[in-house]
Amino acid sequence: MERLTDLKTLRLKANDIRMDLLKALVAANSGHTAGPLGMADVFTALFFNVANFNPAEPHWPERDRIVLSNGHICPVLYTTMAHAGFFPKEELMTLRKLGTRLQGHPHRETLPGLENTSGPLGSGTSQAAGMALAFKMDKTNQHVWCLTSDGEQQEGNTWEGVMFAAAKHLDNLTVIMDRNYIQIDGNTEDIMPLDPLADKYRSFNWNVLEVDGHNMEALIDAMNQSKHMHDKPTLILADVVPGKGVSFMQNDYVWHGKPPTKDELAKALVELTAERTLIEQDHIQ
Ligand SMILES: Cc1ncc(C[n+]2csc(CCOP(=O)(O)OP(=O)(O)O)c2C)c(N)n1
Ligand SMILES: [Mg+2]
Repeated sequence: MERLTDLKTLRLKANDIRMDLLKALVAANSGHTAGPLGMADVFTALFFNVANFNPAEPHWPERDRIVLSNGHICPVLYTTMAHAGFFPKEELMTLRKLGTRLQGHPHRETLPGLENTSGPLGSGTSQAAGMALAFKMDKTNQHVWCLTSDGEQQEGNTWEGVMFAAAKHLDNLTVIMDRNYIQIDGNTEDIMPLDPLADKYRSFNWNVLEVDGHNMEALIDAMNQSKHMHDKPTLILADVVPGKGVSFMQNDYVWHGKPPTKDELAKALVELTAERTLIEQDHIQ
């Protein structure tokens, strides 16, 4: 796939993805909004600039693997995949409908390019570590990218994967965490405090990079740095604003698991269109 290298083009792509995922959520009339909006910049950087794959040949054996662990944010995965050319954008309107390939939590069997089934939190880091170990055994240069959330750090299985990846020196594994400080019913630090997360991962022998999850250039730099790390897996701790781009959704956990109404969609699209103009005029870097 042709990579997008121009930062402005990438920012516009993330803006498009935000608009399209909101439309899909309204068509479904259910689903998760805050996480997908927050992670649109990360997904754009990863799919359009960094990762190695070919949507025309989704089963290409030498592709990188992109594992979504926090499956409930799949609207951003599906919308990014559609923009990348894995399937037609019109199909996004089938999100969560009966018989769709775009299940409310991802189901691997039917959608080419989707690497793993998810929804039950806490499995992705272990799944991704297994894939990374397989690549090491095969002596191939492929990279495994795992998207995880902060809420998933409260799941025991996450830490088994973290321990295993360090023990096996899986430097071909990068985990990118949606550190948005919200979970289903509140702030992570009120419900089950997670900080200091960077120190925790470092003490498990991981390389940790902390990055602004909305700075396209910094995201791409961190992802590329992690590809060249030796001996250790990398955690990219992405500081993310849940609901990013829509003023009345930002930083409010109530948007964890509900879609906008049609009126709310209209207001959100006005804001995102205004943001688009600012990006075009180089006012948003
Ligand atoms: C094992 C498991 N337990 C509980 C849930 C229900 N659940 C779905 S999302 C979620 C919140 C997780 O926090 P996070 O991933 O940080 O959510 P976000 O930032 O997207 O609001 C919970 C508890 C689940 N999907 N899987
Ligand atoms: Mg969260």
